[in-house]
Amino acid sequence: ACGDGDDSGGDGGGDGLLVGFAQVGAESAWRTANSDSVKAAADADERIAELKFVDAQQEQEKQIDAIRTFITQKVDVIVLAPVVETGWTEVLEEAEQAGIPVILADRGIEEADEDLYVTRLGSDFVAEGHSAGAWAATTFAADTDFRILELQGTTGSAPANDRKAGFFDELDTQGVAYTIVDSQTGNFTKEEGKAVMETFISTYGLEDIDLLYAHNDEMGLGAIQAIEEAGKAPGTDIQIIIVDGSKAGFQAGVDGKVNYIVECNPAFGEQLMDVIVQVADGESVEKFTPVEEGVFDASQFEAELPNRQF
Ligand code: GYE
Repeated sequence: ACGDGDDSGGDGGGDGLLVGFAQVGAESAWRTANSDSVKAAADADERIAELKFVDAQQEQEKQIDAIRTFITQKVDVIVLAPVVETGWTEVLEEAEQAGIPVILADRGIEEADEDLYVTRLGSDFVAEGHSAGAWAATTFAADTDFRILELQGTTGSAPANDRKAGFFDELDTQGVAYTIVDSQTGNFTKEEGKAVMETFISTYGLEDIDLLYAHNDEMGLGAIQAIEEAGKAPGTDIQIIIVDGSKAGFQAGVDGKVNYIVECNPAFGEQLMDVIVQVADGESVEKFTPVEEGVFDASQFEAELPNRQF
């Protein structure tokens, strides 16, 4: 609530802030939980007058259009969860010229454009990749012919680039010898993850594959269907790592179909509202605020499942 009396300056008082949020889409349980968290936090927060929410259906063009509309609407703050890392210079310069600060939520953009946003609140995707790689390095330490399939997230997105980089950097650092049998994008969706896994299975079979590293739950769950339809046992005939940690992902873990889960936490709505208000008030904020998250192996799946929020 806005204090009475000499609450001078700042945007905490008056009518509250007008915020535009260009969200990625609705491609995963993670994303839906993230949208719900941000909307609920904005609704509950008296400092926020209105959140204009745009679902860009995983298309950068739609996000660029949304930002231009937000500029026309003279919002106080723009929040962008960029689908991909590149191609933002022009539209973010337009926001800058209009004097509207931009906050990145969740995904990041290329370093060259670092000056065009104030701060990013989200996960450390490189660290997530390292966590996945550390488990793989331990699990397959004795394997003299360690063979990997990778299902990458959306091509050019920060989590796909960083989860890949962190994972293989960890294996390389630990001196693990491995072969990447194939690595393709499944665009973070269950349908595409399943389709790509079907192609992997028909091209390579599963006999010589040790591990599937899926950059999110949905692609892993789609791949599990493809593996089962091919008459094989996910989690046993091929080990599987997923990232996010949705209820469905943990259930697959409890069912023995997933071997390792790296958590990615979408519930940063309240934290985001605080950052929005700080930025609108011109306070200095860190360039990056990481969201806290953990890792889970098979011994923890059952106990953790009831705690999952999405
Ligand atoms: O892991 C995936 C979603 O950007 C961290 O996007 C997010 C990722 C998340 O589609 O499920």
